[in-house]
Amino acid sequence: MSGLRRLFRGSGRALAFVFAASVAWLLLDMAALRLSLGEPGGRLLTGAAGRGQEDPQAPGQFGHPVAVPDDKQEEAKSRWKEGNFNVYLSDLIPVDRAVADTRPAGCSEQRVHDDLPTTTIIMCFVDEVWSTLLRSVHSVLSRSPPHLIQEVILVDDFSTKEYLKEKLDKYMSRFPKVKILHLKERHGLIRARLAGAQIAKGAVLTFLDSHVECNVGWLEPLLERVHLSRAKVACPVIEVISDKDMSYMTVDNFQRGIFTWPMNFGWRQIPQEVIEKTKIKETDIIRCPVMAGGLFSIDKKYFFELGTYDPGLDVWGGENMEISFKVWMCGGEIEIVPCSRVGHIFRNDNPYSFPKDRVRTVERNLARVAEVWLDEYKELFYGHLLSLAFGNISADLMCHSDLDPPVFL
Ligand SMILES: [Mn+2]
Repeated sequence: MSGLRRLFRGSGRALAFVFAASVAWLLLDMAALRLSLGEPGGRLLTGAAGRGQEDPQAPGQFGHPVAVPDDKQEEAKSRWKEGNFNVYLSDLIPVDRAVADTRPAGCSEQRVHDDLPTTTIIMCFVDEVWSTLLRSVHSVLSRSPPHLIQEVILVDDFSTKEYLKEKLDKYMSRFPKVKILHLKERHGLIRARLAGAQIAKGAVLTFLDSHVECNVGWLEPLLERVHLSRAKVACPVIEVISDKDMSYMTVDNFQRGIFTWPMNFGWRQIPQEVIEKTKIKETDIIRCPVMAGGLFSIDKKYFFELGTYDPGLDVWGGENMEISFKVWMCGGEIEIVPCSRVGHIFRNDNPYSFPKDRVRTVERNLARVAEVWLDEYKELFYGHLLSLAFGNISADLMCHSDLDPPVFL
């Protein structure tokens, strides 16, 4: 850790500076984006609303909500725990269902370069629900231009479910670009991602969760950002697939990824007066202090130059803070790209099991991040951690924390 620290010395001040300057940069960037889109040539981002429309009456088609029939309530209830969402309904709706094109107006007219880099999609999972994993993969394959997908690497992090072994291999064998890496022992999300990155052949790594549905034209705008600058880390807008009725729902615009002490990730809308004053459009790129962590594209060489994730981070938690700080302090940028949208099943309880105590693992990871990256600001982290430590640090408390966010503007 001390090596890393020496390498990026003086990072605390840089952090404060970077956050304070982010809005000014956003304006510059908006101007640059308009210029680049005004150029002739390039590929238009139009596209059908999705495949899988053979049966418009199929449950959940077009992302519509589905109701559990009365006589299946018990079954649906008992299967909930298989994924902490409505697994019964997930199995009912087509694995290649269409979803509504939720992109803001103007996205489909945007142009991207013809020579975008290829990407390797990396999807890690432990005991993911069969139909949900398949829907994630189908959405990638059917809504991405084939020439941009180098491969899709599914990293099976030592799942216990039998269907994720030979049955999955057999199913995916019809898609030559899909490769499955069955890890021989539990790596945890962070090290499982690294295992995928190690064998990736694409120029860009695109990390996705295994319970997502990529929307129309989701990939090109992400790769366009990385193509413009290899130090741009591009995140899609994360939309919501309901854990209860599996409907695909859009989210409010102008959301930024932020954190509150002690480094809890959250979303905050850009203040209305800033939106009005700076005339930000719905399609404009949004710079973020931190990313949510699950879904993003990053230049592969840049990712390795950054030293990937701190391999000392365990299982899951804090890795989004670590990569975000590292990116900003090493000349990069974290962006949300509004024309790229991916639905994600948000669950109340993360079923990604922790080999050890979950709270301790996350706290330890965050402390590691604070020690490496926060300099004098780490006292803020420890101060808030101590005050929380007396209570129950449940996910619920962390999500509804009333702590004020650091001021970036
Ligand atoms: Mn997830």
